[in-house]
Amino acid sequence: IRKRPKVFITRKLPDPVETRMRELFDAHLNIEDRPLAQPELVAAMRESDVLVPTVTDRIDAAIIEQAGENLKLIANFGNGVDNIDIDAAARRGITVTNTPNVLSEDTADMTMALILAVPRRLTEGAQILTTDDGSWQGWSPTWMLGHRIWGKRLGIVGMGRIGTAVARRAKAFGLSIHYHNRRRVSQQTEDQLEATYWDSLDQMLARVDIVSVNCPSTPATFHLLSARRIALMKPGAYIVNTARGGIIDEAALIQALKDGAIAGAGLDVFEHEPAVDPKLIKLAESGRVVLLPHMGSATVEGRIDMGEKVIINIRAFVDGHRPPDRVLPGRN
Ligand code: 8YV
Repeated sequence: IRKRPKVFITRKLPDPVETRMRELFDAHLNIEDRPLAQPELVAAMRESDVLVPTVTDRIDAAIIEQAGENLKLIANFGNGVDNIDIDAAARRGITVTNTPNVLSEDTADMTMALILAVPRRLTEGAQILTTDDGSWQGWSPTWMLGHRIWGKRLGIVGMGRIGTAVARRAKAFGLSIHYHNRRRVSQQTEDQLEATYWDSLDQMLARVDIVSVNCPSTPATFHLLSARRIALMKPGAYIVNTARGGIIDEAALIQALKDGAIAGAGLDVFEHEPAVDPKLIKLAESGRVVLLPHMGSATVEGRIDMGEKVIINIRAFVDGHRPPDRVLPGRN
């Protein structure tokens, strides 16, 4: 690979990141900031040494087959790598990296915001004052009552970097921490969080008041929150998702919300992004559902950190080192 590699960046990145990339690399930027059409993506992959895609680019096996000889690195601008077929890339000798750690705290903050917003009817309350129908007659003891989150049980599905960051916050808010994960976290972490491990996701779902989805999207986690599992949740329970839409069976979730089988949901991600099911939007009008347009890691600081991570990974690779955030095959 060239010392000054040809790097194709598929989306507009923060100015300081783009400036640095131009200094270091032969950087090709998509200044229009719209998702590339598949043929444009193929053209980019034919011509460059390094591709920097985002969640809006689907780098599947078929497209990887068409990559040029020179493409040696896919440095994803993002933590989740469900948009990339890692195994297909490995078969072509292409290394894949991501941007972990730097967005965990921001994503956990947004998760916490949803955990607070849904039971406390935040969007509903905020709307009352901005829609001019005079519906606020002043304070009353029974006005806009939500549900207390203090003292409730939070069930975290996926206790990785983001899940742990959510647990730390939630503990400070007085929630008790329950989690399901492929592996138990260390005894020290469990002790610090006073966390209860559930080997059985089903059993945990039946016992917690708020479920937070924080696991990666892989074939193994597709519709992990299935109709059957959603039905195990308590009628007063809430579900929050800042991971990936496909981890929840969205149609089943909508049905459960409509039937009152669960109390509410806070969703930052959707199964068919950027399409959002109109039935969810309808439910959001009631305030029991809060919807955000994939904003979990959307901070000025976080995006710059993500850009720096991408740069570090590319430089390490160009210098012949193992990039710090290499994603190994077998991951998805
Ligand atoms: C980004 C994310 O919005 O990193 C992730 O997995 O979902 C977000 O940080 C996006 O993925 C950037 O590609």
